[in-house]
Amino acid sequence: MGCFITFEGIEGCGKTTQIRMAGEFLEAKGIPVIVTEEPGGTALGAELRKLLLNRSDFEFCTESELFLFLSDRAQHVKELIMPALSRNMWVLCDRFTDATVAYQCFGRGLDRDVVRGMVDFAAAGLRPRLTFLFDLPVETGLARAMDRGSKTGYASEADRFESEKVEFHRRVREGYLVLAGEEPERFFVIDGRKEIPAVQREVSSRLTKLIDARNDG
Ligand code: Z5A
Repeated sequence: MGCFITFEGIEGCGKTTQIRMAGEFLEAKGIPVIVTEEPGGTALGAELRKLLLNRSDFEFCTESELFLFLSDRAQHVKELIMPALSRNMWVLCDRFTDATVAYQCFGRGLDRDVVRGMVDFAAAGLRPRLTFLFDLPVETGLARAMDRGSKTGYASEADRFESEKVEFHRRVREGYLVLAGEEPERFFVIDGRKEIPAVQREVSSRLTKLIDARNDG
């Protein structure tokens, strides 16, 4: 069985930058690896991603938003993640179940006890072996996301999450920290304010420990 690792954090925390470099790091060590994301890791997911993120002319209630994220996940787990793990690959995933709890429960206010069972069902009980959480102040993350938009000229219009109020992102950040506090053995929290190479060194060093532990065990 391969190894499932997730990358989490608020908007602009640097997880997408780091997951790419982590994939390259593992590949250089000869480990077969897939880098994927939620929402969007499958063909169905790519359509759901457009629906979920792009501003559109219809409204989502919080419950329907939740089910779309869960639908994306169920397809992703069955179509891509589980088959890759059973081929002994390492799967690095940009957001997974913790994002649902952080955004839909802490951010939007859905009841964690109600959502927990649904999240487990959609993920077919799959849990990450390790979760990197890149933590930083909301203002820093949002400023980076906006800066990236202006540099690329790509995200000229904020997506549905980027346009949420700062308070929303603060609750999400707090939610992630609560989750990390509940499972310190799974979460590895990194100060996302550090420069990219410094964060990368911390990620690589934690991955090296995991590789060594698996080789020993
Ligand atoms: N969502 C949800 O509500 N429920 C769910 O169950 C799931 C998701 C799965 C899409 O996520 C949205 O879906 C997300 C939550 C919701 N919305 N929000 N917010 P996404 O992952 O596709 O989008 P995102 O959160 O906006 O992530 P991102 O845009 O990919 O940003 P990032 O991964 O956090 O950061 P980045 O792209 O690596 O870096 C952003 C910029 O900062 C870029 O210009 C980098 O060069 C720069 N950067 C990166 N690291 C650094 C450091 N260390 N210093 C300085 N600058 C840096």
